[in-house]
Amino acid sequence: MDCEASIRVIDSHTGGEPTRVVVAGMPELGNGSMAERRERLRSTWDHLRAAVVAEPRGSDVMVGALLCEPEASESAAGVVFFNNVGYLSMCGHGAIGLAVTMHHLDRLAPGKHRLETPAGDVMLHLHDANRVSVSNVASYRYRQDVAVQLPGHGELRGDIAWGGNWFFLVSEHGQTLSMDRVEELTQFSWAIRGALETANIRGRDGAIIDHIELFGPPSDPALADSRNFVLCPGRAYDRSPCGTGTSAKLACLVADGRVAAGDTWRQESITGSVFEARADMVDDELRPRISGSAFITGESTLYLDRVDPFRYGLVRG
Ligand code: PYC
Repeated sequence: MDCEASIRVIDSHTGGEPTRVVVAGMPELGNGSMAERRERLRSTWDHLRAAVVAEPRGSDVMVGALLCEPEASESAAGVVFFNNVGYLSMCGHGAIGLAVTMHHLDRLAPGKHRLETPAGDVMLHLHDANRVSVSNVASYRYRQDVAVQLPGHGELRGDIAWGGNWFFLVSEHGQTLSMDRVEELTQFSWAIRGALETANIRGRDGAIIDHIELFGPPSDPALADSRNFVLCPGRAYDRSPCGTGTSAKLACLVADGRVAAGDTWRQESITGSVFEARADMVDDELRPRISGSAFITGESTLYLDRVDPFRYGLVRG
């Protein structure tokens, strides 16, 4: 085979949501912050992002994590997260999957470690081979009770919050959050995303709100405080409770006085997996500590055969 690239990846899932960590075979992104390296990847090698996570090697659900040398010597690693349509600033389930993957490679011992991401540094606490806590970037509610007109539905109200990505969080929506309704929930959430764009409702500095989060009662109040359905930027739903989405939720709960500093909120996903989110305050800022478990599911080498017309993945029209 005349191979243009062979890319070594390790797959895991965190609460059902897959992470594909790229450990070798992608171009060096040079020095600088992870935000700068993400821009280099986007501008020069975006076809490799698609090759790694898109069909036929991946799927719309897959989140990629390019493992990088950190900028600061005291950090354990740097990472650039990506998905079927582009790049994420931070990814909670992905950071948990990355820590478990690095441990699997004997590159991370149990204990606390700094991870550099495009959204800023986060702390990983590897408890054992599977359990990880991520002390996330500062999270906050940006706007409360924002009205949006949803065609065919009427007015809907939600909060806009940052948890490492931008979220629109809706509690009053009239939807039942159950696995047998995933297609309806996807269509409903996608319509909210479109309505936000039409109304030019955005996050800070005009950022696009590309994650929609619906909330409902947990399947069992003994196991969780709430259940969510999270629609990701490329129209796939998060199988995990979404680490950055749970951080955004915690920011709203703290702002509403429903969760106090040091309290723990248990967020269940639509699939039934649970993240624990502790409201840690650092210098008056909320730094949610998200705990979850990840499991290695496979290791492989992806080949990009020069004669394969789909070597860069199926491009979405
Ligand atoms: O866990 O933060 C997260 C996440 C974002 C998109 C998919 N998962």
